Amino acid sequence: MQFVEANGARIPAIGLGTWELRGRICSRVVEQAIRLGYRHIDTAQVYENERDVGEGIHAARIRRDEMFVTTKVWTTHFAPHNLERSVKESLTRLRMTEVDLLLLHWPNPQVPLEETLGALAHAKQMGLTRHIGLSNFTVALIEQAVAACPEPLVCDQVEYHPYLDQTKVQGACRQNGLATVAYSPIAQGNVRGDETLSDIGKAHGKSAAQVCLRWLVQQGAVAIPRTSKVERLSENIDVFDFMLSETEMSRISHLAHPKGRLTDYGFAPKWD
Ligand code: 1BO
Repeated sequence: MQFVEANGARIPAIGLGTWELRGRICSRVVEQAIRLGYRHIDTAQVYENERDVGEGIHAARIRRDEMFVTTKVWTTHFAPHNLERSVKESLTRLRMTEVDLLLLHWPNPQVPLEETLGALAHAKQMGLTRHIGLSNFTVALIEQAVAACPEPLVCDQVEYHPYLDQTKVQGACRQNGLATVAYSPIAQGNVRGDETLSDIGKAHGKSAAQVCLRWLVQQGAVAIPRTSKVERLSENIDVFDFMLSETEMSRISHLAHPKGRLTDYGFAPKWD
């Protein structure tokens, strides 16, 4: 496993995303992923699966300090007293005393960012999390957050795959020492039929999805592909034994198009 270092954090470059996984399927996939070598699991309060994720980790009988577990605070819990309470509830559901990384899930302009960041930093100081970070923050919001946060931020987790250009966000992350963590890194499965990726994959004996994940980690990003299929778990983590050439990297980057974003909501910020 490769790691991405960011402002004191050491994040496994491939993790398991669990968005939309729930119940026994979720626990089973998490347990199986750990047995196959995953050491990074990503969840969130709003996914309503923290209990299932905790169950899967517990069932895998892995030492807690070998795992990197991320959860995210939902926007309705951004007022300082709510944030602390909600994180403690997350920890109870996860059966943990601390997470490795705690993120603000989406920007929420209704609560002053400074107040929420103060509470996030306080959660770290209280030992509820080892590291803190952001998700779905734009360049301007990253700059604002970095300037206002009393503790170092270690990442911005954003939708990122070959069809969505994230050069600007990635630039802001690099400049501030943050890792870019890619959710929906295989474009919710859409890359599987991609001709360019399949073509590149043939030269390396890899699938389109593996080429896509390799393209992300080779840029220094962290990727958290989600799957409910146990057989896909091994495929998604098997991306560390080949290198894409500069030409291949650039061919993949050219797949981006203005309509590439898959996850958007009325409450989303104005994207870069
Ligand atoms: C609303 C969930 C987006 C990805 O975490």
